[in-house]
Amino acid sequence: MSEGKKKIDNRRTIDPAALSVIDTNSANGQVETAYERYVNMQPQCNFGRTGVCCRICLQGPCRITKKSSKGVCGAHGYTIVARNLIRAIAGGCGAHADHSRHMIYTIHELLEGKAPDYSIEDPEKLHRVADRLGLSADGKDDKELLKEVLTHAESDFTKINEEPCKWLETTVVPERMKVFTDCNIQPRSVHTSISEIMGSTHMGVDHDPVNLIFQGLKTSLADYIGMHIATDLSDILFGTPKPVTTEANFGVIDPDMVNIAVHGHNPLLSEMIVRQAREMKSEAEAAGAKGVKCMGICCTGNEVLMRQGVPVLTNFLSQELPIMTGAVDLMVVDVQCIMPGVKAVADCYHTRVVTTMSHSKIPGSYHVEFTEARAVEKAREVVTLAIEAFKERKDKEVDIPEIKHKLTAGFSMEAMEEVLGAVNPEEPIKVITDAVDSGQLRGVVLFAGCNNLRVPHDASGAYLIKELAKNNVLIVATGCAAGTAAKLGLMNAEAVEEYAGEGLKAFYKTLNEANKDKLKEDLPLVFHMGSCVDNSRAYDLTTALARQWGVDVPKVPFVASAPEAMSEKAVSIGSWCVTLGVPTHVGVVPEVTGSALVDGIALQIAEDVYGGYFIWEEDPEKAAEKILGALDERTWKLKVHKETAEKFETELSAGW
Ligand code: SF4
Ligand code: MSK
Repeated sequence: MSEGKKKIDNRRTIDPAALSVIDTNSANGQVETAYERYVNMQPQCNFGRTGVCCRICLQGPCRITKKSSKGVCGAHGYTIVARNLIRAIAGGCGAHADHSRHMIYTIHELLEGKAPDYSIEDPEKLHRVADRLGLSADGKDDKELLKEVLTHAESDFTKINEEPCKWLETTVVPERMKVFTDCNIQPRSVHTSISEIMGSTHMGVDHDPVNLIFQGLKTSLADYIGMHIATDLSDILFGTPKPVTTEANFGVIDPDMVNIAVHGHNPLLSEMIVRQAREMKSEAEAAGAKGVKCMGICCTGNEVLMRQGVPVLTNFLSQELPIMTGAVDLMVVDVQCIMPGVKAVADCYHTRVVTTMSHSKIPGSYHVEFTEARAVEKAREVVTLAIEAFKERKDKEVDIPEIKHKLTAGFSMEAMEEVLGAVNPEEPIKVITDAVDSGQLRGVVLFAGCNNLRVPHDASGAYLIKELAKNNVLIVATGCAAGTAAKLGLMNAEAVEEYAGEGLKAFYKTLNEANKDKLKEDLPLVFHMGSCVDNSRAYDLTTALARQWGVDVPKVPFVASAPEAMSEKAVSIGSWCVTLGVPTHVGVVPEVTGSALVDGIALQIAEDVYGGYFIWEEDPEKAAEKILGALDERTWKLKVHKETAEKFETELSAGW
């Protein structure tokens, strides 16, 4: 920072490790990161922020103001806001589809014998998925069965008929499918839905905001399908996660190791890099290091954490900062949530940034093109680059904040059922429903989503986790929200002692005692269910709860919260949560407030139609009250409906 330049408040995080790096950097005044760029960006455009700026045709940009209440073409504010919103859903769905399609393609190559480094690591998962899809395994070997699963996955991606998509039909309760049919929002396929949005939002097509929003919700369901396929296929290829204990935050960087940060989303390459990093210890030792250490950022980090126990380096917002310790030798990235800013920061150090996907490049970075046919070779190339970078820095000074926390992750749906099954082997999910029915638990909350500098980094998520735990809420988490818990010491058993209310503590005591011969560590305060695509796992839990209670999802005391939603993927996930019947808190008000109509659909009308609804609340204290209120409303209704059904010996009311 040059002399005399105005001092800016760049301390927009509560993560002590991130703050330490920010403060050291401010003192030296060398490197610009997102924390400074956000402040420099103020004030941001209010037309964009409220969603009333249209750039869909070349007559724009058109902004809705008091003077000009319609676009040049006559588009109302509500049309512009709705179009912008659902294009974001299409963007999110497209990103997840990109990830999922890559898994499909790799399995296709594996079955053709053209991806020799991949194999079916989890045949049991393959059989579970096949069984769910209604496929018989009789007389088929695993590859034949996988081929049939793949045919269904490809169909859900591309078909244009109105048959229900398999990954929707077989993973949600039948009452949800009826709602989707009644409202005509059953997606034909993932690709078709994205294409329909781009077509219907083209200049001069759909101007009806309600119709547009329904199209958006249809595409959000397509997103759910793509995500669920990604989770299932990843488990088949790399194994279904089981509980695993490791550490999180910058203190995991070991200056004596060759340090590799894996960043992005797709496990196809990061899994290979982690495996090769272990194999290439002797090469690292020859360079003067103790070995090669991989650490994760964002969701590729979550993928290798869940399956391989790879330590968590940090989450989305602080992705540039580990480089500034001077001890990260290489950052390898695949797709999504990679700030281009990492390259400029890396240029100030010895760190090499390596891109790996043909459609996700950063100018000036190394590029090691990933191919399914030569995955191990490509992974070794990346590790070799890291070892070379280590040689350049090994005698240089580094500055690593000594902050890290133990965490236990790896809670796939299967792992959750195993933990609960130690208490009730026949009906594992009943362990949760009984605890809610008895008042021991107030419900279940999923923390999901990103970080966003519009609110202080990690602050809202950490507050809500502590506050809800105190109020006996069972907490699961995914994505960068899970990263918040991991980095700040909220994803271990000690946090249960420190923050859980009496009911939650008693619930944990029962689980821990039943699992004492099975688990190495007591259970953590927050159950890490995986990456962003693994929100599918969290929704499987919701479905399981609904099935156990014998109700549709809008009766289930389950709330989703994205305290720092940022990406288009988060918009899409939030939308399918609502469509699938879940109240969804968003801690950063999205760009819809420019239309009272669209805002009203999100906040109120959605509940009448789908049972789920949005809660916009940036203040974490108020958000905690609203989330608890949403849980209590559902628990109370469920109780009243059950008592009434018992009294009059009738079916449980289907309404919500
Ligand atoms: Fe303006 Fe209409 Fe074109 Fe949008 S589509 S930029 S509102 S003229
Ligand atoms: S990485 S989409 S910032 S969760 Fe999945 Fe994190 Fe959000 Fe990216």
